[in-house]
Amino acid sequence: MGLLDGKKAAIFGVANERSIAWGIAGAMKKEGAELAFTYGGANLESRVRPLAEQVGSRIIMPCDVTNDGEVDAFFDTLKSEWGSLDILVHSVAFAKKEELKGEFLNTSREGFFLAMDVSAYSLVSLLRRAAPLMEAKGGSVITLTYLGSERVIPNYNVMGVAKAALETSVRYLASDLGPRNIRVNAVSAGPIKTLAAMGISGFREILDLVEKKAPLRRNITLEDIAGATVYLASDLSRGVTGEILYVDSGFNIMGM
Ligand code: NAD
Ligand code: 0WE
Repeated sequence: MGLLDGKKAAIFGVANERSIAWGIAGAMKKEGAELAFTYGGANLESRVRPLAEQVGSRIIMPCDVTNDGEVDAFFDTLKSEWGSLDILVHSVAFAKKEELKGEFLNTSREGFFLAMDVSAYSLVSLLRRAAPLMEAKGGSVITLTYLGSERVIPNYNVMGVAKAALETSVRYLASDLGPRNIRVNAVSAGPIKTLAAMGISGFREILDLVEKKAPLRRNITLEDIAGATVYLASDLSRGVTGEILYVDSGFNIMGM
């Protein structure tokens, strides 16, 4: 008996085998879920398709979250292939590289809008389309966030502002969709070495600090995040919505 037996999950944000979304997908598959995948650009198909096929997925589609046509096409396919949806995993974020260094003060209008569009508004846009597929049985939505939304993490800059918007969106969406028994939560993950962490100057120092200062004295793994996400997707968390669940070895509680 799996915790997600008979449930259908749409996964946004796999780029490669190190992606948080891929860790989550593996754990959901293990618990009995059926999976559909989207990828953020045509160049990612060759990476994502083999992974998706590895877990027996039949629905694998391009979906740049800033492209309403692609988003509509994906949900049209889900409606015709599955007819309903139980779980949506939103593991998507982007800011221009030049905005992730130096002073936040220098953020451009265009860079601010792009980070907000991809990393925060996309959750609203996806849920507006997912809700009609979820409301017959209820559903669970999980997004990924980071402590940089509430504390200043040097260089995280506009992404921190976008994650603050994302976390507040989680609360408003949870309020809107709760009456339809659709739950919306976020996992606030500690730093982990993925494609999105590559080339971030000082990332090693951030990992070292967690090892030194976090209560658990270690960095988190993909499996740590996946476990919490399976819980939020499953009926075990049926009374939980609008919540930010920290999977960060306890780092966020420390003051000194
Ligand atoms: P990743 O690079 O593997 O995943 C990011 C994904 O976003 C990629 O699959 C990319 O294709 C997708 N994406 C970017 N722009 C897109 C667009 N316009 N349309 C559709 N998809 C798009 O890195 P990750 O670390 O697995 O990141 C996943 C999530 O986890 C992000 O929201 C990130 O902010 C969050 N997070 C990461 C860490 C970390 O330290 N790695 C910590 C906390 C939270
Ligand atoms: O959310 C993230 C990373 C998101 C991200 C990463 C990139 C790198 C490549 C968004 N956009 C881009 N754009 C690119 O061109 N994290 C939580 C990981 C992360 O990123 C940081 C961090 C941490 C932690 C950036 C600066 C400081 C700390």
